[in-house]
Amino acid sequence: MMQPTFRAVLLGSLIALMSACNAETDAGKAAALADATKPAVTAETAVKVADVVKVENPYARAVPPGQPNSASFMTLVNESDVDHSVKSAASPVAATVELHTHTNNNGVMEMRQVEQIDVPAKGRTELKPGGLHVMLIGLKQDMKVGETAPITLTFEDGSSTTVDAPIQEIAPPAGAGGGHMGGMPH
Ligand SMILES: [Cu+2]
Repeated sequence: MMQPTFRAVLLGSLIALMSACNAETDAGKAAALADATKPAVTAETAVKVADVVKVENPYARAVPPGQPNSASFMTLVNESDVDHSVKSAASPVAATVELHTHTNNNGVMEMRQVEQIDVPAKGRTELKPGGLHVMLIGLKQDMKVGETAPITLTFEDGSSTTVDAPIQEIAPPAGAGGGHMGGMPH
């Protein structure tokens, strides 16, 4: 039976041909593919959220060595005419990074995770002690005054911004009883 062998040879030649072809036009094909898969966009959605929501005055809380958690704060400024939101945050300094807020529950300050942090059109949202914050859970390194913690924010369109938050001494928010700094995040 010659057929299987013939097929194998033919297949081999085809693969060789295709490989050669690919090698020559990979760049062209990639460009064509990128064009084809690019979704139709309006002028408005073509703008990345990361380009229109600016991060001002980022900083992070210094904590004594051995403390498991810290937090980062900043002001988000939305320069566009459209509401936007931060959907997630990340940082190499912590195992887990979450978006949190504080709520006053019958006089007891509690913090909880939020799904997103909204920044209204032409508006500002302040992340600050006792309020919204980027929670750094399971610190992988000391948070020393004078150093910085890179914080990456990802917006609702998937675009992201990374800022270097200077690490500073920050007094615990009034009423928080210092509970924010230690223990479990919830
Ligand atoms: Cu928190």
